[in-house]
Amino acid sequence: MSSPEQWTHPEPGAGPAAEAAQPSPEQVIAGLRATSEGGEELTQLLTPEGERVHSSQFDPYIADIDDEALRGLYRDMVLVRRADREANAMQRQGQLGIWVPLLGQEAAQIGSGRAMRKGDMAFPSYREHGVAYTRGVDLKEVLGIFRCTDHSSWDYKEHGFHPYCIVIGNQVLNATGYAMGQKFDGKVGDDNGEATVTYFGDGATSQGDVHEGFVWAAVYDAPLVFFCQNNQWAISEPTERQSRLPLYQRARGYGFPGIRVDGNDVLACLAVTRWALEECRHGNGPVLIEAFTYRMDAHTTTDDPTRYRLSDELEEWKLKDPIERVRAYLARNGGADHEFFDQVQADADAFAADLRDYCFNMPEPPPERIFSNVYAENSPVLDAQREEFLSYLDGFAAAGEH
Ligand SMILES: Cc1ncc(C[n+]2csc(CCOP(=O)(O)OP(=O)(O)O)c2C)c(N)n1
Repeated sequence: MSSPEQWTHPEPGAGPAAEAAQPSPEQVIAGLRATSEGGEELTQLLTPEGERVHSSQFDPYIADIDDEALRGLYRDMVLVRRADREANAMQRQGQLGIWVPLLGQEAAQIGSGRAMRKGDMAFPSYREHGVAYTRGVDLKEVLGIFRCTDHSSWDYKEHGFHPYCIVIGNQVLNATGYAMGQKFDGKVGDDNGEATVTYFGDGATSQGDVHEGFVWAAVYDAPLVFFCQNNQWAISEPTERQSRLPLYQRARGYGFPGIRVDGNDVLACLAVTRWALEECRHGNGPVLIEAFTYRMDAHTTTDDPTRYRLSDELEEWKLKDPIERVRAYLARNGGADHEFFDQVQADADAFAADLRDYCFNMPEPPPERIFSNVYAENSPVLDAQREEFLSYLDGFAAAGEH
């Protein structure tokens, strides 16, 4: 971590008077720290203890969530967490090249993912395995990306879920263009309207592409929900070093609504995303949602978070676990019994075992597979590269080395 002095921002041309008005390093840190606390600004419908909080604005958006539906959301979260842990373990066993854990972000992803309808489109970054699952994408296909045998080969139109994007912020521009298209094509204007959700992290908000997306989406009233999962860390860079303001407040500068939701509260994420999508469907987009959450594992399996953050931070967030609060609520209110919880755990284990079996036996594609699914239409340049690559490989065969 840097020293307090590094965090001050001297004003240009500051004289002695201005110096006197400068906040102390402690004040600067206190101010910056405040931006990373949930506080009163946070929309929450289920507390970490599993108590329901009522909201006249957002309760109507989850009026259909009875015990059965809530059990469904619980099951979704348990399954994707179990799949995530299995994939992490498989990377450690050398079966995947890398893995990007979602641990801790299940509510943000399941809540927002389940808020979308058929006809809506999602543009993910690289951590949205939970959203992929809600869009009906087989997580086996997601594993293929990380085993380097495939590259987002699901039918994105059928699932309403675009390929993963590793280039930070790039998917926000793609999503903005897509949402502008929804507007130009007259697919916006009433309850049946279409909308788009794009996912990105707190770190991505420092990327120019995201700001450009904000500007274009705003001036064209694009039906786009900017869904920022503020998991507090951009690899080793904490959010408070990337913004003086809470991230959701940035929306105001672009002229559209911004809202901060408890990203560990699946009900709040569902309700707020449904609200934002409704705004977009009716032509009142875009909307920025900051889902305030925490990355409970490493950035990726190549990262060691113990080098830059303290374990007490993780311990604190364990108390706000997105799954435990739903379990507590269901158990306390008679919405589910032990049999249900045991069954979900068994289903999750079977789900993970299936992924593991598939991963170990994943078909190895021919080398030229890397050239497919790159462009929608044929590209002579890519065709030439593929031919060159194949004749290069043939050279090994001719030399008896392949
Ligand atoms: C354009 C670009 N710059 C840098 C990187 C390297 N990089 C990968 S992940 C990452 C941090 C992203 O943090 P955040 O946006 O908060 O998302 P998170 O990984 O926490 O979900 C960076 C800088 C990249 N992939 N793309």
